[in-house]
Amino acid sequence: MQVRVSDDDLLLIIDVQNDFCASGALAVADGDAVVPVINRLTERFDHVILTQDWHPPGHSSFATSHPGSAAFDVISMSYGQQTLWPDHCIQGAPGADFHPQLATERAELVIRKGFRPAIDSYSAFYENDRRTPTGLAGYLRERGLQRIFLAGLATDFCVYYSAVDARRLGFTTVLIEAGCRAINLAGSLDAARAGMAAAGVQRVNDLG
Ligand code: VGL
Ligand code: ZN
Repeated sequence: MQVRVSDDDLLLIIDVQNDFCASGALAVADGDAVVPVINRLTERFDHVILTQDWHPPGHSSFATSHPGSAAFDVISMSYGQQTLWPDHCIQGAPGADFHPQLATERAELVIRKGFRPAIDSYSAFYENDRRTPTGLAGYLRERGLQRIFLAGLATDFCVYYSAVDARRLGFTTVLIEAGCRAINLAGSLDAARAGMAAAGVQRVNDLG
């Protein structure tokens, strides 16, 4: 599909960080493959924003913070169900750096998320209570950016939550499949696809 990108469209690149890529702490299968795709996409947009998963040591989303629990268990937190993860994307650690080949130069903003110890944040827009804002929606509105193209890691967690929240906030939202890879935990990819379709997220394989 051929998509015409306009000068008020945004490319929102989710969490293309070492820990989600090959040999990272929470490696997404084939995660590195998104890098050349995203680098090519970046050249098509006047507006590029990156998100960076950015957890303090001992973050409450880490299984190691919950004795008796294991990575990928799901537990109840005050704000709802939370999947527990291996320690990853710790502030200032190499695993939290962007993939070394990711072209980050043209990004006008980096949104860090997941920095509050007691709550995780998958979405670029809201923390996992689904109501504490990151400020990104206000930024986009002030800048007059209305259509969001999404790529990055992982399709079924941070990309998914970002896409659904973007729709909830009234943005036109387009997922670029070739620029995403999934964790796929217990049917999470199918659930994410269904959730995005129900929310009115458009899907393209690539921009053509
Ligand atoms: C992510 C799990 C934990 C993601 C971040 O970027 O999809 N997944 N933290
Ligand atoms: Zn995380």
